[in-house]
Amino acid sequence: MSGLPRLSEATLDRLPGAVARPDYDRAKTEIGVVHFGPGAFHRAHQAAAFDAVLAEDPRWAISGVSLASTGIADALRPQQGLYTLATLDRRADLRVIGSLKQLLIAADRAAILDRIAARSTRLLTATVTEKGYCLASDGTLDWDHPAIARDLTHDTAPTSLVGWIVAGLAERRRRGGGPLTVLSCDNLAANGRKLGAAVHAFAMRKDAATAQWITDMVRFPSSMVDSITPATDDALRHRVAAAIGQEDAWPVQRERFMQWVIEDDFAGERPPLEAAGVTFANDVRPFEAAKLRLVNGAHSSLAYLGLLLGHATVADAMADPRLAAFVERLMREDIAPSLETPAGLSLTDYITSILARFGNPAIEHQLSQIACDGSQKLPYRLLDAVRDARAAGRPTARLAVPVAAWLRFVERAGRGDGPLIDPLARRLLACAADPLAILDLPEVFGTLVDDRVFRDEVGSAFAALRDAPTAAALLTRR
Ligand code: CS2
Repeated sequence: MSGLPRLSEATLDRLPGAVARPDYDRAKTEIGVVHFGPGAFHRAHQAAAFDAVLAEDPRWAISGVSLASTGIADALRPQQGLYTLATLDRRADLRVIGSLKQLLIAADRAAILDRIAARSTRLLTATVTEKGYCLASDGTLDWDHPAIARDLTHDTAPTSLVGWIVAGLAERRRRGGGPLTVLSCDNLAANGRKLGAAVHAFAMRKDAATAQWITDMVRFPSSMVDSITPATDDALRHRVAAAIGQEDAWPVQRERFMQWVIEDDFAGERPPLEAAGVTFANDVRPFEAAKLRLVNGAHSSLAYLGLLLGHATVADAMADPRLAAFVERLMREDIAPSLETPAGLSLTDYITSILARFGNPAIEHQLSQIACDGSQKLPYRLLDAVRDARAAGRPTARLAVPVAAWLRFVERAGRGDGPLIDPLARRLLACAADPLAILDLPEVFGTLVDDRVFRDEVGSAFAALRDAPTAAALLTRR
Protein backbone atom coordinates (compact mmCIF):
# COMPACT_ATOMS: atom_id res chain seq x y z
CA MET A 1 0.00 0.00 0.00
CA SER A 2 3.04 2.25 0.22
CA GLY A 3 3.19 5.08 -2.26
CA LEU A 4 -0.54 5.76 -2.06
CA PRO A 5 -1.68 9.08 -0.59
CA ARG A 6 -3.38 8.88 2.79
CA LEU A 7 -7.14 9.31 2.79
CA SER A 8 -7.91 12.79 4.14
CA GLU A 9 -9.95 15.94 3.55
CA ALA A 10 -7.37 17.01 1.00
CA THR A 11 -7.69 13.82 -1.07
CA LEU A 12 -11.50 13.47 -1.01
CA ASP A 13 -11.92 14.98 -4.47
CA ARG A 14 -9.49 12.44 -5.90
CA LEU A 15 -11.65 9.44 -4.99
CA PRO A 16 -12.90 7.41 -7.96
CA GLY A 17 -16.46 8.22 -9.01
CA ALA A 18 -17.80 4.86 -7.77
CA VAL A 19 -16.79 5.62 -4.19
CA ALA A 20 -19.46 7.59 -2.35
CA ARG A 21 -18.30 10.45 -0.12
CA PRO A 22 -19.92 13.02 2.18
CA ASP A 23 -22.52 14.91 0.19
CA TYR A 24 -22.44 17.80 2.65
CA ASP A 25 -19.85 20.41 3.55
CA ARG A 26 -17.88 18.88 6.42
CA ALA A 27 -16.51 22.28 7.41
CA LYS A 28 -20.05 23.41 8.20
CA THR A 29 -20.92 20.45 10.43
CA GLU A 30 -21.05 20.79 14.20
CA ILE A 31 -20.62 18.14 16.84
CA GLY A 32 -23.93 17.19 18.42
CA VAL A 33 -23.10 13.62 19.51
CA VAL A 34 -20.48 12.30 21.91
CA HIS A 35 -19.88 8.61 21.32
CA PHE A 36 -17.99 6.23 23.64
CA GLY A 37 -16.37 3.34 21.75
CA PRO A 38 -15.82 4.34 18.08
CA GLY A 39 -14.83 0.75 17.14
CA ALA A 40 -15.81 -1.07 13.96
CA PHE A 41 -19.44 -1.62 14.97
CA HIS A 42 -20.10 2.03 15.72
CA ARG A 43 -18.35 3.22 12.59
CA ALA A 44 -20.18 0.71 10.37
CA HIS A 45 -23.58 1.34 11.94
CA GLN A 46 -24.42 4.52 13.89
CA ALA A 47 -21.76 6.74 12.30
CA ALA A 48 -23.04 5.73 8.85
CA ALA A 49 -26.57 6.65 9.97
CA PHE A 50 -25.39 10.08 11.18
CA ASP A 51 -23.57 10.53 7.89
CA ALA A 52 -26.98 10.39 6.21
CA VAL A 53 -28.45 12.78 8.82
CA LEU A 54 -25.72 15.36 8.17
CA ALA A 55 -26.93 15.83 4.63
CA GLU A 56 -30.17 17.19 6.17
CA ASP A 57 -28.95 18.81 9.35
CA PRO A 58 -25.27 19.68 9.92
CA ARG A 59 -25.56 19.74 13.73
CA TRP A 60 -25.17 16.00 14.34
CA ALA A 61 -21.50 15.24 13.73
CA ILE A 62 -19.81 12.92 16.23
CA SER A 63 -16.96 13.21 18.71
CA GLY A 64 -15.68 9.64 19.26
CA VAL A 65 -14.10 8.82 22.61
CA SER A 66 -11.90 5.71 22.97
CA LEU A 67 -11.47 4.80 26.61
CA ALA A 68 -9.32 1.68 26.44
CA SER A 69 -6.80 2.31 23.68
CA THR A 70 -5.42 4.97 21.39
CA GLY A 71 -5.37 2.82 18.21
CA ILE A 72 -8.43 4.29 16.51
CA ALA A 73 -7.47 7.89 17.28
CA ASP A 74 -3.93 7.22 16.03
CA ALA A 75 -5.29 5.73 12.81
CA LEU A 76 -8.01 8.26 12.09
CA ARG A 77 -6.65 11.61 13.30
CA PRO A 78 -4.31 11.90 10.29
CA GLN A 79 -7.41 11.26 8.15
CA GLN A 80 -9.46 13.94 10.00
CA GLY A 81 -11.80 11.14 11.07
CA LEU A 82 -12.57 10.01 7.52
CA TYR A 83 -12.69 6.28 6.84
CA THR A 84 -14.19 3.89 4.31
CA LEU A 85 -17.21 1.68 4.92
CA ALA A 86 -17.45 -1.38 2.66
CA THR A 87 -20.98 -2.78 2.43
CA LEU A 88 -20.77 -6.36 1.27
CA ASP A 89 -23.08 -8.77 -0.48
CA ARG A 90 -23.03 -9.79 -4.13
CA ARG A 91 -21.58 -6.32 -4.79
CA ALA A 92 -19.27 -4.31 -2.61
CA ASP A 93 -20.22 -0.65 -2.19
CA LEU A 94 -17.65 1.73 -0.79
CA ARG A 95 -18.51 4.94 0.95
CA VAL A 96 -16.24 7.36 2.76
CA ILE A 97 -17.94 8.42 5.98
CA GLY A 98 -17.50 11.96 7.26
CA SER A 99 -19.59 12.05 10.43
CA LEU A 100 -16.77 11.29 12.87
CA LYS A 101 -15.38 14.75 13.27
CA GLN A 102 -13.25 14.45 16.38
CA LEU A 103 -11.35 11.59 18.04
CA LEU A 104 -10.58 11.75 21.73
CA ILE A 105 -8.80 9.32 24.07
CA ALA A 106 -9.05 8.88 27.84
CA ALA A 107 -6.03 11.15 28.36
CA ASP A 108 -8.05 14.04 26.85
CA ARG A 109 -10.04 14.30 30.09
CA ALA A 110 -10.85 18.01 29.97
CA ALA A 111 -11.89 17.83 26.31
CA ILE A 112 -14.20 14.86 26.96
CA LEU A 113 -15.92 16.57 29.90
CA ASP A 114 -16.14 19.74 27.85
CA ARG A 115 -17.88 17.91 25.04
CA ILE A 116 -20.40 16.22 27.31
CA ALA A 117 -21.10 19.55 29.02
CA ALA A 118 -21.48 21.61 25.84
CA ARG A 119 -25.02 22.78 25.10
CA SER A 120 -24.45 21.88 21.43
CA THR A 121 -24.12 18.22 22.49
CA ARG A 122 -27.61 16.74 22.49
CA LEU A 123 -26.87 13.03 22.43
CA LEU A 124 -24.38 10.73 24.13
CA THR A 125 -24.13 7.24 22.65
CA ALA A 126 -22.10 4.15 23.56
CA THR A 127 -20.87 0.89 22.07
CA VAL A 128 -18.52 -0.52 24.67
CA THR A 129 -19.70 -4.19 24.47
CA GLU A 130 -21.51 -6.03 27.23
CA LYS A 131 -18.59 -6.00 29.64
CA GLY A 132 -18.20 -2.23 29.39
CA TYR A 133 -21.33 -1.71 31.49
CA CYS A 134 -19.84 -3.40 34.62
CA LEU A 135 -23.16 -5.00 35.57
CA ALA A 136 -23.83 -7.87 37.96
CA SER A 137 -25.89 -10.85 36.77
CA ASP A 138 -29.13 -9.20 37.93
CA GLY A 139 -28.44 -6.29 35.57
CA THR A 140 -27.59 -3.75 38.28
CA LEU A 141 -24.23 -1.99 38.66
CA ASP A 142 -21.54 -4.31 40.03
CA TRP A 143 -20.06 -2.36 42.95
CA ASP A 144 -17.27 -4.93 43.26
CA HIS A 145 -16.10 -4.36 39.71
CA PRO A 146 -12.56 -2.92 40.02
CA ALA A 147 -13.26 -0.05 37.59
CA ILE A 148 -16.42 0.96 39.46
CA ALA A 149 -14.78 0.63 42.90
CA ARG A 150 -11.89 2.76 41.66
CA ASP A 151 -14.03 5.44 40.03
CA LEU A 152 -16.13 5.79 43.18
CA THR A 153 -13.15 6.70 45.29
CA HIS A 154 -11.10 8.73 42.77
CA ASP A 155 -11.92 12.14 41.42
CA THR A 156 -9.27 12.06 38.71
CA ALA A 157 -9.99 10.70 35.22
CA PRO A 158 -12.59 7.92 35.45
CA THR A 159 -11.96 4.49 33.93
CA SER A 160 -15.46 3.07 33.46
CA LEU A 161 -18.18 4.20 31.06
CA VAL A 162 -20.52 4.84 33.99
CA GLY A 163 -17.81 6.87 35.77
CA TRP A 164 -17.24 9.00 32.66
CA ILE A 165 -20.93 9.60 32.09
CA VAL A 166 -21.49 10.71 35.69
CA ALA A 167 -18.43 12.98 35.61
CA GLY A 168 -19.58 14.47 32.29
CA LEU A 169 -23.14 14.97 33.51
CA ALA A 170 -21.89 16.64 36.71
CA GLU A 171 -19.95 19.07 34.53
CA ARG A 172 -22.99 19.63 32.31
CA ARG A 173 -25.09 20.43 35.33
CA ARG A 174 -22.47 22.91 36.62
CA ARG A 175 -22.38 24.67 33.27
CA GLY A 176 -26.13 24.68 32.65
CA GLY A 177 -25.73 22.55 29.52
CA GLY A 178 -29.39 21.50 29.56
CA PRO A 179 -31.12 18.18 28.90
CA LEU A 180 -29.29 15.27 27.32
CA THR A 181 -30.20 11.86 25.90
CA VAL A 182 -27.87 8.96 26.72
CA LEU A 183 -28.34 6.13 24.23
CA SER A 184 -26.84 2.68 24.69
CA CYS A 185 -26.22 0.82 21.42
CA ASP A 186 -24.94 -2.47 22.81
CA ASN A 187 -26.35 -5.98 22.71
CA LEU A 188 -27.93 -6.01 26.17
CA ALA A 189 -31.62 -6.52 26.86
CA ALA A 190 -33.12 -3.24 28.16
CA ASN A 191 -29.77 -1.56 27.50
CA GLY A 192 -31.03 1.97 28.16
CA ARG A 193 -32.89 1.11 31.31
CA LYS A 194 -29.85 -0.75 32.70
CA LEU A 195 -27.44 2.04 31.82
CA GLY A 196 -29.79 4.65 33.30
CA ALA A 197 -30.14 2.71 36.55
CA ALA A 198 -26.37 2.16 36.77
CA VAL A 199 -25.60 5.85 36.12
CA HIS A 200 -28.18 6.93 38.65
CA ALA A 201 -26.98 4.50 41.33
CA PHE A 202 -23.36 5.57 40.83
CA ALA A 203 -24.28 9.27 40.94
CA MET A 204 -26.25 8.71 44.16
CA ARG A 205 -23.12 7.47 45.89
CA LYS A 206 -20.85 10.05 44.36
CA ASP A 207 -22.89 13.23 44.28
CA ALA A 208 -26.59 13.22 45.19
CA ALA A 209 -27.30 16.64 43.65
CA THR A 210 -26.10 15.42 40.26
CA ALA A 211 -28.21 12.27 40.70
CA GLN A 212 -31.31 14.45 41.12
CA TRP A 213 -30.34 16.57 38.11
CA ILE A 214 -29.95 13.38 36.06
CA THR A 215 -33.45 12.26 37.05
CA ASP A 216 -34.83 15.63 35.92
CA MET A 217 -32.78 16.24 32.77
CA VAL A 218 -31.47 13.01 31.25
CA ARG A 219 -33.29 10.23 29.39
CA PHE A 220 -31.88 6.79 28.68
CA PRO A 221 -33.84 5.22 25.81
CA SER A 222 -33.19 1.58 24.99
CA SER A 223 -32.24 0.63 21.46
CA MET A 224 -31.80 -2.41 19.26
CA VAL A 225 -28.88 -2.36 16.84
CA ASP A 226 -28.21 -4.88 14.12
CA SER A 227 -25.68 -5.23 11.32
CA ILE A 228 -23.12 -7.99 10.99
CA THR A 229 -19.70 -6.34 11.19
CA PRO A 230 -16.67 -8.63 10.87
CA ALA A 231 -13.46 -7.21 12.34
CA THR A 232 -11.23 -5.29 9.93
CA ASP A 233 -8.43 -7.41 8.48
CA ASP A 234 -5.57 -6.85 6.05
CA ALA A 235 -7.64 -8.25 3.20
CA LEU A 236 -10.11 -5.39 3.70
CA ARG A 237 -7.33 -2.79 3.99
CA HIS A 238 -5.85 -3.98 0.68
CA ARG A 239 -9.20 -4.21 -1.05
CA VAL A 240 -10.13 -0.69 0.00
CA ALA A 241 -6.73 0.76 -0.93
CA ALA A 242 -6.97 -0.81 -4.38
CA ALA A 243 -10.50 0.51 -4.90
CA ILE A 244 -10.05 4.05 -3.60
CA GLY A 245 -6.44 4.56 -4.71
CA GLN A 246 -5.60 5.89 -1.26
CA GLU A 247 -4.44 4.40 2.00
CA ASP A 248 -7.08 4.14 4.72
CA ALA A 249 -5.54 3.04 8.03
CA TRP A 250 -8.80 1.66 9.40
CA PRO A 251 -11.65 0.94 7.02
CA VAL A 252 -14.65 -1.06 8.26
CA GLN A 253 -16.98 -3.59 6.66
CA ARG A 254 -20.50 -4.81 7.21
CA GLU A 255 -23.36 -6.60 5.55
CA ARG A 256 -25.88 -4.46 3.66
CA PHE A 257 -28.66 -5.18 6.17
CA MET A 258 -28.82 -2.60 8.90
CA GLN A 259 -31.43 -2.04 11.56
CA TRP A 260 -31.68 0.42 14.44
CA VAL A 261 -34.82 0.69 16.53
CA ILE A 262 -34.74 3.37 19.22
CA GLU A 263 -37.17 3.91 22.06
CA ASP A 264 -38.82 7.27 21.49
CA ASP A 265 -37.83 8.76 24.83
CA PHE A 266 -35.54 11.74 24.24
CA ALA A 267 -34.62 14.64 26.46
CA GLY A 268 -34.83 17.62 24.20
CA GLU A 269 -34.16 17.40 20.50
CA ARG A 270 -34.28 14.09 18.65
CA PRO A 271 -31.88 13.59 15.72
CA PRO A 272 -33.68 13.16 12.39
CA LEU A 273 -32.41 9.59 12.03
CA GLU A 274 -35.45 8.57 9.98
CA ALA A 275 -33.35 9.86 7.08
CA ALA A 276 -31.10 6.84 7.66
CA GLY A 277 -33.89 4.27 7.93
CA VAL A 278 -33.94 4.26 11.73
CA THR A 279 -37.22 3.42 13.47
CA PHE A 280 -38.45 5.12 16.63
CA ALA A 281 -40.76 2.93 18.71
CA ASN A 282 -42.68 3.33 21.93
CA ASP A 283 -41.49 -0.04 23.10
CA VAL A 284 -38.29 -1.62 21.78
CA ARG A 285 -38.31 -4.61 24.13
CA PRO A 286 -39.87 -7.06 21.64
CA PHE A 287 -37.34 -5.97 18.96
CA GLU A 288 -34.43 -6.27 21.35
CA ALA A 289 -35.42 -9.70 22.61
CA ALA A 290 -36.02 -11.05 19.10
CA LYS A 291 -32.68 -9.71 17.87
CA LEU A 292 -30.62 -10.80 20.87
CA ARG A 293 -32.10 -14.29 21.08
CA LEU A 294 -32.37 -15.01 17.36
CA VAL A 295 -29.46 -13.20 15.66
CA ASN A 296 -27.02 -13.26 18.57
CA GLY A 297 -28.24 -16.49 20.17
CA ALA A 298 -27.86 -18.31 16.86
CA HIS A 299 -24.51 -16.62 16.25
CA SER A 300 -23.07 -17.77 19.57
CA SER A 301 -24.46 -21.26 18.97
CA LEU A 302 -22.81 -21.40 15.55
CA ALA A 303 -19.57 -20.07 17.06
CA TYR A 304 -19.11 -22.69 19.80
CA LEU A 305 -20.54 -25.62 17.83
CA GLY A 306 -18.84 -24.55 14.61
CA LEU A 307 -15.41 -24.21 16.19
CA LEU A 308 -15.85 -27.63 17.79
CA LEU A 309 -16.58 -29.11 14.36
CA GLY A 310 -13.57 -27.41 12.79
CA HIS A 311 -15.21 -24.48 10.98
CA ALA A 312 -13.73 -20.99 10.84
CA THR A 313 -16.46 -18.60 9.70
CA VAL A 314 -20.22 -18.24 10.08
CA ALA A 315 -20.73 -18.94 6.37
CA ASP A 316 -18.59 -22.14 6.67
CA ALA A 317 -20.64 -23.29 9.65
CA MET A 318 -23.87 -22.58 7.75
CA ALA A 319 -22.60 -24.64 4.83
CA ASP A 320 -22.46 -27.64 7.20
CA PRO A 321 -25.97 -29.09 6.85
CA ARG A 322 -25.95 -30.53 10.38
CA LEU A 323 -25.27 -27.12 11.89
CA ALA A 324 -27.57 -25.19 9.58
CA ALA A 325 -30.47 -27.54 10.36
CA PHE A 326 -29.71 -27.53 14.10
CA VAL A 327 -29.60 -23.76 14.35
CA GLU A 328 -32.76 -23.36 12.31
CA ARG A 329 -34.64 -25.78 14.60
CA LEU A 330 -33.23 -24.02 17.65
CA MET A 331 -34.50 -20.67 16.34
CA ARG A 332 -37.91 -21.82 15.16
CA GLU A 333 -38.81 -24.39 17.79
CA ASP A 334 -37.00 -23.31 20.93
CA ILE A 335 -36.27 -19.58 20.78
CA ALA A 336 -39.21 -18.13 18.81
CA PRO A 337 -41.80 -19.45 21.32
CA SER A 338 -40.08 -17.34 24.00
CA LEU A 339 -40.66 -14.13 22.03
CA GLU A 340 -43.39 -11.58 21.73
CA THR A 341 -43.83 -10.68 18.04
CA PRO A 342 -42.46 -7.17 17.45
CA ALA A 343 -44.92 -4.78 15.76
CA GLY A 344 -44.96 -5.20 12.00
CA LEU A 345 -42.70 -8.26 11.98
CA SER A 346 -43.35 -11.92 11.28
CA LEU A 347 -40.98 -14.03 13.37
CA THR A 348 -41.08 -16.76 10.72
CA ASP A 349 -39.88 -14.37 8.02
CA TYR A 350 -37.40 -12.73 10.40
CA ILE A 351 -35.76 -16.12 11.04
CA THR A 352 -35.66 -16.89 7.32
CA SER A 353 -33.92 -13.58 6.65
CA ILE A 354 -31.41 -14.11 9.48
CA LEU A 355 -30.48 -17.54 8.10
CA ALA A 356 -29.90 -15.98 4.68
CA ARG A 357 -27.71 -13.27 6.24
CA PHE A 358 -25.60 -15.90 8.01
CA GLY A 359 -25.06 -17.69 4.70
CA ASN A 360 -23.80 -14.52 2.94
CA PRO A 361 -20.54 -15.74 1.36
CA ALA A 362 -19.28 -12.16 0.92
CA ILE A 363 -18.99 -11.81 4.70
CA GLU A 364 -16.06 -13.59 6.33
CA HIS A 365 -17.15 -13.45 9.92
CA GLN A 366 -14.75 -15.38 12.11
CA LEU A 367 -16.42 -17.66 14.64
CA SER A 368 -13.54 -16.89 16.99
CA GLN A 369 -14.62 -13.22 17.02
CA ILE A 370 -18.15 -14.15 18.09
CA ALA A 371 -16.81 -16.68 20.63
CA CYS A 372 -15.15 -13.91 22.69
CA ASP A 373 -16.72 -12.83 25.99
CA GLY A 374 -19.10 -15.81 26.25
CA SER A 375 -19.68 -15.19 29.95
CA GLN A 376 -21.07 -11.74 29.10
CA LYS A 377 -23.04 -12.73 26.02
CA LEU A 378 -24.72 -16.03 26.85
CA PRO A 379 -26.98 -14.64 29.57
CA TYR A 380 -28.77 -12.34 27.08
CA ARG A 381 -28.44 -14.54 24.04
CA LEU A 382 -29.41 -18.00 25.30
CA LEU A 383 -30.01 -18.14 29.04
CA ASP A 384 -32.92 -15.67 29.11
CA ALA A 385 -34.69 -17.92 26.58
CA VAL A 386 -33.88 -20.96 28.74
CA ARG A 387 -35.36 -19.28 31.82
CA ASP A 388 -38.53 -18.33 29.92
CA ALA A 389 -38.88 -21.85 28.51
CA ARG A 390 -38.45 -23.45 31.94
CA ALA A 391 -41.03 -21.10 33.45
CA ALA A 392 -43.50 -21.94 30.68
CA GLY A 393 -42.82 -25.68 30.87
CA ARG A 394 -41.33 -25.92 27.38
CA PRO A 395 -38.38 -28.25 26.63
CA THR A 396 -34.85 -26.85 26.95
CA ALA A 397 -32.70 -29.82 25.87
CA ARG A 398 -31.76 -28.23 22.55
CA LEU A 399 -30.98 -24.87 24.16
CA ALA A 400 -28.59 -26.76 26.44
CA VAL A 401 -26.49 -27.87 23.44
CA PRO A 402 -24.77 -24.52 22.60
CA VAL A 403 -24.26 -23.91 26.32
CA ALA A 404 -22.49 -27.27 26.54
CA ALA A 405 -20.46 -26.33 23.44
CA TRP A 406 -19.29 -23.20 25.27
CA LEU A 407 -18.11 -25.39 28.17
CA ARG A 408 -16.21 -27.56 25.65
CA PHE A 409 -14.70 -24.35 24.23
CA VAL A 410 -13.47 -23.34 27.70
CA GLU A 411 -12.14 -26.86 28.27
CA ARG A 412 -10.18 -26.74 25.02
CA ALA A 413 -8.77 -23.32 25.93
CA GLY A 414 -7.69 -24.81 29.27
CA ARG A 415 -5.68 -27.40 27.34
CA GLY A 416 -3.94 -24.63 25.45
CA ASP A 417 -6.02 -25.19 22.31
CA GLY A 418 -6.86 -21.57 21.50
CA PRO A 419 -7.11 -18.42 23.62
CA LEU A 420 -9.96 -17.60 25.98
CA ILE A 421 -10.82 -13.94 25.57
CA ASP A 422 -13.32 -13.21 28.30
CA PRO A 423 -13.36 -10.88 31.31
CA LEU A 424 -14.03 -13.99 33.46
CA ALA A 425 -11.23 -15.98 31.78
CA ARG A 426 -9.40 -16.66 35.06
CA ARG A 427 -12.47 -18.01 36.81
CA LEU A 428 -13.50 -20.01 33.76
CA LEU A 429 -10.06 -21.52 33.26
CA ALA A 430 -9.98 -22.50 36.93
CA CYS A 431 -12.91 -24.79 36.00
CA ALA A 432 -11.36 -26.06 32.76
CA ALA A 433 -10.50 -29.48 34.24
CA ASP A 434 -14.17 -29.97 35.17
CA PRO A 435 -16.08 -27.51 32.96
CA LEU A 436 -19.49 -28.49 34.35
CA ALA A 437 -18.41 -26.56 37.46
CA ILE A 438 -18.94 -23.41 35.35
CA LEU A 439 -22.67 -24.02 35.83
CA ASP A 440 -22.10 -23.02 39.47
CA LEU A 441 -21.15 -19.43 38.54
CA PRO A 442 -24.13 -17.20 39.41
CA GLU A 443 -22.56 -14.27 37.55
CA VAL A 444 -23.25 -16.20 34.34
CA PHE A 445 -26.12 -18.55 35.13
CA GLY A 446 -28.05 -16.52 37.70
CA THR A 447 -31.04 -18.53 38.94
CA LEU A 448 -30.24 -21.41 36.57
CA VAL A 449 -27.42 -22.40 38.94
CA ASP A 450 -30.11 -24.20 40.95
CA ASP A 451 -32.01 -25.70 38.02
CA ARG A 452 -31.32 -29.45 38.14
CA VAL A 453 -33.18 -30.23 34.92
CA PHE A 454 -31.23 -27.73 32.84
CA ARG A 455 -27.93 -28.68 34.49
CA ASP A 456 -28.54 -32.33 33.61
CA GLU A 457 -29.38 -31.41 30.04
CA VAL A 458 -26.16 -29.41 29.71
CA GLY A 459 -24.29 -32.35 31.26
CA SER A 460 -25.60 -34.88 28.76
CA ALA A 461 -25.04 -32.55 25.78
CA PHE A 462 -21.51 -31.93 27.08
CA ALA A 463 -20.87 -35.68 27.10
CA ALA A 464 -22.25 -36.08 23.57
CA LEU A 465 -20.05 -33.24 22.29
CA ARG A 466 -16.88 -35.10 23.23
CA ASP A 467 -16.30 -36.45 19.69
CA ALA A 468 -17.50 -35.86 16.15
CA PRO A 469 -19.86 -38.87 15.74
CA THR A 470 -21.75 -38.35 19.00
CA ALA A 471 -21.84 -34.58 18.36
CA ALA A 472 -23.33 -35.20 14.91
CA ALA A 473 -25.93 -37.54 16.41
CA LEU A 474 -26.84 -34.87 18.97
CA LEU A 475 -27.18 -32.13 16.36
CA THR A 476 -29.37 -34.15 14.05
CA ARG A 477 -31.66 -35.41 16.82
CA ARG A 478 -35.22 -34.13 16.30
C1 CS2 B 1 -21.89 -11.08 17.08
C2 CS2 B 1 -22.45 -9.67 16.94
O1 CS2 B 1 -19.64 -10.79 17.68
C3 CS2 B 1 -20.74 -11.18 18.06
O2 CS2 B 1 -20.92 -11.65 19.17
O3 CS2 B 1 -22.93 -11.94 17.44
O4 CS2 B 1 -21.45 -8.74 16.86
C4 CS2 B 1 -23.40 -9.57 15.75
O5 CS2 B 1 -22.72 -9.71 14.53
C5 CS2 B 1 -24.14 -8.26 15.75
O6 CS2 B 1 -24.78 -8.08 16.97
C6 CS2 B 1 -25.14 -8.24 14.61
O7 CS2 B 1 -25.95 -7.14 14.74
